[in-house]
Amino acid sequence: MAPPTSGSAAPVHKRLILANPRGFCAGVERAITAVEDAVDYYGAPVFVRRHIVHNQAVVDRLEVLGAKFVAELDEVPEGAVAILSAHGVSPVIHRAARHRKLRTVDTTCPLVARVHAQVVDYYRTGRHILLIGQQGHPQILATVGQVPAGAISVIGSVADLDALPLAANTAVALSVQTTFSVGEAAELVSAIKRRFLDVAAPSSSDICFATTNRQEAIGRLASAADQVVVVGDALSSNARRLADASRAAGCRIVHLVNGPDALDIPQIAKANVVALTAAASTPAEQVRAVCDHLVSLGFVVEESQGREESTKFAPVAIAPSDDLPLADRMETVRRDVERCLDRTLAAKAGRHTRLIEAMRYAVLGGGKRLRASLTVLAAEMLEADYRRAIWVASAIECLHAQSLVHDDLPCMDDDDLRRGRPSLHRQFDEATAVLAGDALLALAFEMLSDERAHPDGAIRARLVNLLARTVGKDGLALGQMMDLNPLEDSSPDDVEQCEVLKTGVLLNFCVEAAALLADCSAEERQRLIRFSQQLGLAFQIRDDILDRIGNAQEMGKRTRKDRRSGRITAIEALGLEGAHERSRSLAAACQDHLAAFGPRAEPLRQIAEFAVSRMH
Ligand code: GRG
Repeated sequence: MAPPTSGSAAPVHKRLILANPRGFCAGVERAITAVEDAVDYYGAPVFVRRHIVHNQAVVDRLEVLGAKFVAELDEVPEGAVAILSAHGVSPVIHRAARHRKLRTVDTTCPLVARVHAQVVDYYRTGRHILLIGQQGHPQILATVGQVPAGAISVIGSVADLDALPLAANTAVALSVQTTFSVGEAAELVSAIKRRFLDVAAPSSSDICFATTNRQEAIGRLASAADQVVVVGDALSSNARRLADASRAAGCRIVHLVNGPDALDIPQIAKANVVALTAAASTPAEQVRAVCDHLVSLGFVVEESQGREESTKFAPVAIAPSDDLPLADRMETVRRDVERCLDRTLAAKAGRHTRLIEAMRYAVLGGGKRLRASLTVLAAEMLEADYRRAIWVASAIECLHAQSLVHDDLPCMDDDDLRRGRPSLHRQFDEATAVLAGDALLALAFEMLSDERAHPDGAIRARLVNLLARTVGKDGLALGQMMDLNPLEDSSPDDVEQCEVLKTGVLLNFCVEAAALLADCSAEERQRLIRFSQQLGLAFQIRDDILDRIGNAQEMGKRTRKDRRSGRITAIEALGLEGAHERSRSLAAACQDHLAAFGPRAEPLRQIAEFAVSRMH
């Protein structure tokens, strides 16, 4: 391309046109800040698995600050801080971190995490996933690891697609590496759509805004430039894609350099117009150093017009999330469970709405959500998938709501008030309360057998089986039977057995479900079961205590009713002081069972504390 002139034939200057946007994207900045913050919070060293982003200068700078980069987690000392890279990791790595009792800081880019969730959803619908991306790239390995082996085929080229042994009528779904080439992805998507009859694809491209904007910006400049300089690491996929985009736009001489020393000076000196861009993982200083060098060769810098980027991501949580007060964590679970139940039990239009209205009345908008919180916090501690935990926790809340509805019926405890409102049979009628309870019970099982609980059918079957045993003839129903028909000579052990069956077994189910979702070790599962056994009893004894000493308004239900109904509770068996003492010793035992989990069990410790100190 001819350089600009000023009326004569002689060139005025050599031009260095800078593409916009270029350099760091929001996800990269977030990940780098997370490492800096982790060093600040925990002190050096913090360990980073693999390159936090694919740029050696970034890695070198963070090393100086106190980060140690390792290839695998077995190089990290037990209990240390391990930071997982922005490219994302497969759940296997989270499991390995858990086994080494590491404090993990996960910097996975939120847009990569979105692709992870998407492939899991596609897998659940039974489609084979075609993941367009660079074979062997960490983002691809992490995405493939989200679903069972064989569920994804990685397509890096038309040759990969041609080699796929799949029939044209196979139901497939498309996902794309967020840093892949926009142009190549479009070609592969077309080829896939030509080959397969049933192709599901996300409504908008998986390729992230930063990759798209940078490729588009350099593509525009490259067609009119003599040469292009891409500042970035050879390891960086998005840097290489910027070089590809420049070539695709028609520029034949493209330099991918990680600093001024790598510039091919004799070659670049021949150019009159150079367009320059930088990968999303390239720091501004590296770009500046390259520009300064080109300026010293006689180039004059021009900024080009480009798209503004305003996306900002919430920072990575560095402080252990167990530093958050329990109330905040329970509030998050409450909100997510409420949303899940509201959708699952969507209000219906039509003539027969009474049943669904009654079910919604029973399960929405009230309660402490202790069982849901226990399930989700245990699942989080074990690093199970959060959305599955919310789904299972919502199923448990359906079952719990059913037991409260039936418990309040005149033939059982005969209560008019529940969660500060008329109990269901008072608000509707007894027959509706029986049916709404039955339907909620059925819904709990339906939800556990749904793929949203877990993609593995064997795990779902175990969840269903376990809940059936929890509520049936040796569980809740028996506990209620014992409560309604106490033996004349009930011993404190009989009373405790009844309390365990009436309340404890469901709390047991919560932690068992979390253990199943996380596929944790038998040892961890046993510890959690022992914890929940003590917790269930402590919780029910506190319920008995609150019936005696609590305030009906705060509790949202009638108090002092156990004595009137002739029920034999922990208070009758142990006396009020004895019951206090027993619940305190059970809470202490809870803490003992959690000790081996270390700091990550803090939320469960707080739940145990809450169970015996609550006033509602
Ligand atoms: C499940 C087949 C089947 C039968 C149910 C009616 C019945 C049999 C069992 C009753 C179980 C029951 C209501 C036990 C009491 C447990 C208890 C302490 C409930 C109060 O729990 P909270 O305080 O309630 O967590 P919120 O309203 O906060 O959710």
